[in-house]
Amino acid sequence: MGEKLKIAVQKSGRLKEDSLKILKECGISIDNGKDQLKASAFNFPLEVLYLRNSDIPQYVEDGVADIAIVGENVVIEKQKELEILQKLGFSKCRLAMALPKDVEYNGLEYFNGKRIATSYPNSLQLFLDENNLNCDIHVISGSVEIAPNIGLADGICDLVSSGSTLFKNGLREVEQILKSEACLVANKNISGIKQAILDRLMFRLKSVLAAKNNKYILLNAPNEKVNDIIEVLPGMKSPTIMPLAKEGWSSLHSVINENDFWGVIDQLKLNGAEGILIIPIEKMVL
Ligand code: PRT
Repeated sequence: MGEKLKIAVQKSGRLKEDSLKILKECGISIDNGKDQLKASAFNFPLEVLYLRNSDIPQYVEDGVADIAIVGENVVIEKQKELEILQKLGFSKCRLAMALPKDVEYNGLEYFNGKRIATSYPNSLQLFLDENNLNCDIHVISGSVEIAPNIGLADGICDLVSSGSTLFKNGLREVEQILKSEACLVANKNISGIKQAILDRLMFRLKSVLAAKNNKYILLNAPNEKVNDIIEVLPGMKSPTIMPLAKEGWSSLHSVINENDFWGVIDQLKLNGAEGILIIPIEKMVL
């Protein structure tokens, strides 16, 4: 049996489903039996280890797993020697400071001498040091949002995504410490056959992510407007132009980035584009 690259993914929790989905989009099928801690891909030299998100940085630093899909916030908190290879665009959240909603907050100085509850003491300490602040950090492993209500702390430092947990607990976000999303991390000493497998995986991953960030666009325009429209359409190289059956009209095909999307559409309409169609891209090989 040939050598395999070992990837750690979360055993159960917020990251698991999207982690397996993105591997599937890379064409990797995994025998994902229930309660399994280890599985192999059928069609790619990859072994999957199901681990706790919070344990993953240690396993990758030790080389038990070569690579992993893990929350960036955990990588920062655990302060391990890992390489972040690629942000993956899911499980987005932020680590933030929050206070009871009635507290008057006038800026960072407020935190000096206060008691802050968190499950992220290292990230919080870094933030306090950067801002020359001193706090009493109370480390608790879960239900951090309840700490101010039960008199355990003056404020909290915790992950926020929608903000509804803070709201339900009468808290309000006042400072953002860091932004996080799921990312692919690697041990710093991968080499040889494993590096070659990782290169193949990265190539697929970049194609999948590029496809998610781009859309295929088709539109019709009168021939005299085609040059103006080309100016607006960025495209991968330059747009494809084909004559329509209707005399004096052309069809243009191109690719546009999700971030520029609405701005480009407005410009296209102003320049005479009609019948605009936007189509998702399955894979984009760069
Ligand atoms: O047990 P294990 O170590 O595997 O996982 P975990 O305890 O870290 O579990 P899990 O599955 O809850 O979180 C995994 C990762 O998901 C985190 O490390 C983050 O990278 C990411 N993530 C994204 C989040 C959130 N969003 C999130 N909202 N992790 C936790 N939360 C919690 C937050 O702590 C708070 O209690 O959700 C609550 C706030 O959510 P909103 O939507 O009400 O703001």
